[in-house]
Amino acid sequence: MKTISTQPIAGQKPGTSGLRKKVAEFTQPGYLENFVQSIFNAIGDCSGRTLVIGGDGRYYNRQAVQIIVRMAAANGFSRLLVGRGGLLSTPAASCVIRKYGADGGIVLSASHNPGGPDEDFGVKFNGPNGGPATETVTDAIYRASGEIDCYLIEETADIELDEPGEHRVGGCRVEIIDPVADYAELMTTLFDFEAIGQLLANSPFTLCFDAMHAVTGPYAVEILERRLGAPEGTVINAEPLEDFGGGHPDPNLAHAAELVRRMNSDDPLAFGAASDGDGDRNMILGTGFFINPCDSLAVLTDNAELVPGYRDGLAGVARSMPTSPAVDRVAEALGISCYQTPTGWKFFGNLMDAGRITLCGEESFGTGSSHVREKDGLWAVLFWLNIIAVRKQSARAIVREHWQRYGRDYFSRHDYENLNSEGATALIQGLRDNLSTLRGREIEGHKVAYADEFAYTDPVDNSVSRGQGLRILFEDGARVVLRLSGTGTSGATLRVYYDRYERDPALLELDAQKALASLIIAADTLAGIRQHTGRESPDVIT
Ligand code: G16
Repeated sequence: MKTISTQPIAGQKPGTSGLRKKVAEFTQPGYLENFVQSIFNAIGDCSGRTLVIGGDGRYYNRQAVQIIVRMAAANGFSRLLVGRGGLLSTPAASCVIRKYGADGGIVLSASHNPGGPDEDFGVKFNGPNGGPATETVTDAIYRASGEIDCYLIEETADIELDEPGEHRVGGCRVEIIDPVADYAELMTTLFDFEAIGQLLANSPFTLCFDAMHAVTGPYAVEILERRLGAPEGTVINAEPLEDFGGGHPDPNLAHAAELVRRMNSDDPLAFGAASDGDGDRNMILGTGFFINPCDSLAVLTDNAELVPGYRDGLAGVARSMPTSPAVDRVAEALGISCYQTPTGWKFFGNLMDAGRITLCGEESFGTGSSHVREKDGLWAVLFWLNIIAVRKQSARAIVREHWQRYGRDYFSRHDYENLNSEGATALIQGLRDNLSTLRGREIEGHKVAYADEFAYTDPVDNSVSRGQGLRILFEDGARVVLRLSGTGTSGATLRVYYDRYERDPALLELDAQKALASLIIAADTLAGIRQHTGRESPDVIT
């Protein structure tokens, strides 16, 4: 075991979901080592503890796994559970941590960001509950990264990652585990595999799952094709590749182009879905029909009693603040609590651990439940398939009925990417300074009811998170939210979220951009978006 002297490296502050940087930055001498040692220093004595290690298979995943194994052994961990090939999807890592009572896990991923030598890499730490480290822990990691003076590492050869088996590294037992088995097993306890199997055996019901050459491929092949009997080839882009095949593993209408083509072809499929780099996001499509993640959460909540794992009812639900309030309406009808948290999955963990919520989700294509402590892409797909199998209706018909019953929350997010950081900060600061003057202003027919900066007090541990997005609420119930992303790796990304409620049965099927057009103009007038960004239109619209 060696003790290597080092110095703090600036900027190792975890963002919305771990530390994400360009590969070139992560592969600088000591960069990964410093951050990993800072995690170990922040969590205290590691002796005798168990750690789970895996990642989404992107470029540098395998080398990073080898380094982390040697460092974990040198820091005193007695048992490491490592996904075969260095792979573990984010939800599977959460599942393994919980199932084996591990003390935490390190997941290597930059999520939906592209991979490759010139692209992105990331490291996340999950706690013993299987969920992303809370802000208290990530703050401690960041502090440790500013005080670090050495790291510990075993001087050993690389272990064989591709075969199941056991190795000894220093005093530590390293087990190479099947990355899929425990997760697949968990899914069988939640969903009616027989009913879904019958649905998939019924030839008019055609399905495509786009794994985007990311980590979900092996999981989707095992569950959808092998266990549920969907035809071979149902899962496309199934092989995880270090550069995701040159694509962008972001499950949206722009990046899952082949899937979208199949859903809109002359002989369209009945159901389509895609997941992201590390398997925690999901996009759900019906025939020629995109299901907004906010609506998806509301529909799953409303239909949970049809699914075996949720038949006994839901403790409560939660959504991130920028997510539309579609799920709030269902929670009210069901008589259960609904919480609003800041953006970031880490805020749901306490609510789940305290038994306050069962389901939760975000507009950013994340949906999940208390079965693990991460959002879970394939789980959301199985949930939808289970509902369709029971209701014997198309995804589109189910959503349409939902809107007829509850009304529709039109929602859209506009992203302005790679902005000059000073300009983006100035936009947010300018609006922040003006918040108190906005009340009563009327623009494009929307009158401001109030405007504030969202702060969250965790009802379980009373911790307070401030600066979580600027909200402008209008008297007609419409809303605009602005915040800067915490997951980018270059420049700044401005996210502007729009939502507006519609109850008129004749106006439930409008194009979302058209339905939100006046709100989009109002936001520009109030925040000077075009003026500050120098952009006429957003880079990405979801
Ligand atoms: C992460 C977080 C999510 C968050 C999303 C976007 O997702 O886990 O909770 O909603 O980033 O965050 P931001 O708006 O700050 O970029 P993922 O899938 O990228 O890990």
